[in-house]
Amino acid sequence: MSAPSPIVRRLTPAGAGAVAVLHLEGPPPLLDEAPRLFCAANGRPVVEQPIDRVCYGEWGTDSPESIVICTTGPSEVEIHCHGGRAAVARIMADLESRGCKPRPSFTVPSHGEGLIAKECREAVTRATTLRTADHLLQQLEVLPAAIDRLADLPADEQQLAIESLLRWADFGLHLTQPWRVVLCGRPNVGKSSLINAFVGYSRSIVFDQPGTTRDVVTVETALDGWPIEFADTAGLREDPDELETEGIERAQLRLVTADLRVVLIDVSQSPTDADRELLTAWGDGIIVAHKCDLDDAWGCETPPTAIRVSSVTKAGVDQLIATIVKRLVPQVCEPMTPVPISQRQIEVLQRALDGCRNGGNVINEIRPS
Ligand SMILES: Nc1nc2c(ncn2[C@@H]2O[C@H](COP(=O)(O)OP(=O)(O)OP(=O)(O)O)[C@@H](O)[C@H]2O)c(=O)[nH]1
Ligand SMILES: [Mg+2]
Repeated sequence: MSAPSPIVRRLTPAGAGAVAVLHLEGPPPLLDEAPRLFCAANGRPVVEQPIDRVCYGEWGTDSPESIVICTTGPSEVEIHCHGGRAAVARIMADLESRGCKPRPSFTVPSHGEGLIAKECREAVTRATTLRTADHLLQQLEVLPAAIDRLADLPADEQQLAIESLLRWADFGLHLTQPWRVVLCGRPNVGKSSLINAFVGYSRSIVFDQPGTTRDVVTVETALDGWPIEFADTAGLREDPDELETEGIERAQLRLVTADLRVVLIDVSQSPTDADRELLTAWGDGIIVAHKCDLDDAWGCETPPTAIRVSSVTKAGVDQLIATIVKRLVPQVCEPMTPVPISQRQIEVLQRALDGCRNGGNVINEIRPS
C-alpha cells in the first residue's frame, strides 16, 4: 500500500491578515529535500528541530521570505508566515509541487449558503480535535451536494442513498460530541487511578480507602484523534452511607446513558457477589482485570475476555486504549463520504426514509428551506 499523501491546510481564516498559519501533515523530510524549502537560522534541517520549539528561518531560495515554523509532532509542522494572499499562495504552491494535497480550511461563508452548509460550518467551530475538524470540513464540501442530489434520484435509489447516509449517523454526531465512556467497579478497584493513567495527570483523587470518589468526575481527552469523555464514578457496593447512595445513583444513570462501559475488577482481591453482579449487568462492556501487578486472587474465575491492566506499572494501558477506540469507532468512513452531522439532519433523513418506505414524496422533507 502506498504511503498517504502529505496534507496542507490553512488554520487561520481565508483572506488577508497579519499572519497566516498553515498546518503540514506528512513526512518531515519533505521540507528538507533539495532545494530546501525552509532554511532554519540555526542551520539544522527541519527533521532535527526540537518538537514544540519555535524555529526562525527563511522560506525558499528565490526571494526568500522570513517565516517561523514549529514542529508539533513527528510528522506535523506549523508554518507561520505573512498573512497576505500572495505569501500564503506561494508556500501552498511550493508544498503542492512536493506532492502535498491541500485540504479545505475555514473559509468565509459564501453568499446564499444553504442550511446544511451553515450547520457544517458551525460544527467545525465546535470540533475539539484536528481529526474531527478534518471530517467536518469535508462535510462542508460534500454533504450539501449529496442532500441536493437526493432530489434527482429515482424513488428506489433515494431509499438506498438515505440509508447509506444514515449508516454514519452515530459517527457524524460524535464529530462534535465526545464519545462517553464510564468506568465502574466496586470501591477501591482503582477506577480513579485508571482514569488518571488515561489522561496522564491526577484528575481524580486516588486513596487507599473505599468510597473515595462520590460524585461523577469527568475528563475529556482525545484518543487516536477522537474526542472521548471518561467518567469516574462512585464505587458500586451494598450498604453505602447516605452520601455514597446519591453518588451510586448518579453512577448508575451514567452507566445507562454511556456509549461504552469499562468494568473493573481488582484481581488482587477474591471475587465478591458485587463483582459478579456487575459483570452480569454490564457484560457487554470492556472488562479490566486491574492491579495485575499484584498476586492474582481470581484464578480461573477471571472472565476470559478481560484485559490485564496495572495503573501502577502501566502494563496493558495501551492495549486497553486501543480496545476502547476500536469499540467506539469500529469503522471510519472513506474520505469525502457524506455523513449527517447533527440531530436535526438525522431526524429529517429518518422521516424522509420512513416516507420513502411508505411510497411518499420525500424531497420536501429533505430539502431544507
Ligand atoms: N498495586 C496496584 N494498586 C493500585 C492500582 N490501581 C490503583 N491502586 C491502588 O488502589 C487504591 C484505590 O485506588 P483508587 O483509584 O482510589 O480506587 P477507586 O476504584 O477509584 O476507589 P473509590 O473511589 O473508593 O471507588 C489506591 O491505594 C491505589 O494506589 C494498580 O494497578 N496496582
Ligand atoms: Mg475513585
